Amino acid sequence: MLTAPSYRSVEEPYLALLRLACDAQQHITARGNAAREVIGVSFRLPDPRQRLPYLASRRANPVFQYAEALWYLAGRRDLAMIGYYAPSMRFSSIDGINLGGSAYGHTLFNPPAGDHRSPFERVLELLRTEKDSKRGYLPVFSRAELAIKDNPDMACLAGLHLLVRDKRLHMVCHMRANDLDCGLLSDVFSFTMIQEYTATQLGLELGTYTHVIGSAHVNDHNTERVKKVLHEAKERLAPRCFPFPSMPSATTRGTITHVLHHEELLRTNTTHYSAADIARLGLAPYWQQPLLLFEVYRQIVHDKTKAVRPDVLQALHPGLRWLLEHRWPSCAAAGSKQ
Ligand code: 5HM
Repeated sequence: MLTAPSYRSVEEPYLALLRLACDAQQHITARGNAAREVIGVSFRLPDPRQRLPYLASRRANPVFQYAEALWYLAGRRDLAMIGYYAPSMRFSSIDGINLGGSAYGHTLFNPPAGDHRSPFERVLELLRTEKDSKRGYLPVFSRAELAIKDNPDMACLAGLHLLVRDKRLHMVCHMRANDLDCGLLSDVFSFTMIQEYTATQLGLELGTYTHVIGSAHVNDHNTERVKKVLHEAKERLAPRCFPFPSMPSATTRGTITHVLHHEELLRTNTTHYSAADIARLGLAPYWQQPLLLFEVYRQIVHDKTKAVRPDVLQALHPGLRWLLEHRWPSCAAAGSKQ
């Protein structure tokens, strides 16, 4: 097959790629990371909203996934925000203040030196004016990154290609490298959120999402977890399905700023919210969901709660609640039983 194979949700290619990498002959040791590698793979999601995996042994973190997607959409690169949700990202920062190449949103949504418009704005303008354009490419990897000695944070995302066909917005994502167990899931979550956000800005339907990887690998130190995930997938009767809702067409940059204003209040423990408080913030139900997740995380990090407040858990989308209960079984599951 010369086109990328299609899958119903990200969970299926995630599992298929883990199986492929576990059997791979190629063993690499780049920068001290021993891994099994497959060169040149791709897959397609005809419905990019099905961007979450429901595997108990994977324990995917929906709080981080929303935080990272919003951090990208806001064009940020600060550790203050993203390091709270993923402390290990602090090791990738040269100055302890900002991230480098992996701050993809900073590259996409801010004007580069010498320009007054961001690459994202320029591509939107192109797609609005040039029918069937093939030029809507957002480069992320920059040749300047090669010149940074011992660069701890070189972009893994080469670029995002946006194509409007028949009033639908398709995206092809090109990655130079992808850690199949750790990076792939959050990358697909965030890039499909960027795709859907772009579709809302252009007033288009969401098209397909295609993911292309140069070096697809599984690090040796993750082999045990990968085995558990593959065992679970083999033993269960059927995949779990929690269809993910559509992003409201009225979403704007202001919406992202509004969500992140409340995110910061929660992250800094300046406030705490009940589900009813979040419902009164003037945000669409769709955008209340990340704030419910951030409130849960605030209770876990700042209150050191043993049982997350049940009103907040009950207001969550059932798929997000399922993920929380498997990520933090003691406090999220205890809260939902109250
Ligand atoms: O040595 P190298 O720069 O390729 O190491 C980066 C590692 O992070 C690779 O395993 C890469 O696949 C993974 N990664 C990822 O999968 C990193 C980022 C951040 O740029 C990402 N996805 N978004």
